[in-house]
Amino acid sequence: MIRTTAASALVTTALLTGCATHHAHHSHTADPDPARGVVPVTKTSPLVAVMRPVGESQVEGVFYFYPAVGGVRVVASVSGLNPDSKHGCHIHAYGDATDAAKAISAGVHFNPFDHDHALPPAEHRHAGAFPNLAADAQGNATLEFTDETITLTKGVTAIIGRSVIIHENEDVGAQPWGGAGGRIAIGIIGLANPESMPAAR
Ligand SMILES: [Cu+2]
Repeated sequence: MIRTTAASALVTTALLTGCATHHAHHSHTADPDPARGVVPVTKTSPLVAVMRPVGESQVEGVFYFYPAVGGVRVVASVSGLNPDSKHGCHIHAYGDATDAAKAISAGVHFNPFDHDHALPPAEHRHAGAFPNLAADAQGNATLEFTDETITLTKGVTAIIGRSVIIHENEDVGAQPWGGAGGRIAIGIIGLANPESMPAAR
């Protein structure tokens, strides 16, 4: 017991000394130092989801999530869709892609307030029910809008650790899931490395 206490005291002293020397202005317990892999998670940490194909699909892409006034700015670029097609796209409950064939492991739509399904701009909808992705003649789609139903890392509406799912069909806003059918791409939402990000918007 004495030994443990002494060790604890030493650690505490070291921490206090370190803080006093280098970061007297900080109350954090960890130094934010990307060079040591210590990256703080803040309420404005930008997030990224790299979309990978599910099953036989060829759909790929990337979603960035930036802090924005009144919500989260979603900036997405997707390829490999059918020409001139529309696809439902939502945040799903789990950041779990273990089901490579169907992505059922991602769970249902993220819905912290038990709302009915609806599409933007409906205020009451599943959190992170995005507008449909609209593919051009080459099967490419982009999406850029501000979602007021989600947050990056803080609170019950936080999307970090969940997933983005792209569906095979258009989401028509019907109950319970918009009739968007199976899942053709999944991306797990994690902290974005600023060096990999396009210029902040
Ligand atoms: Cu979905």
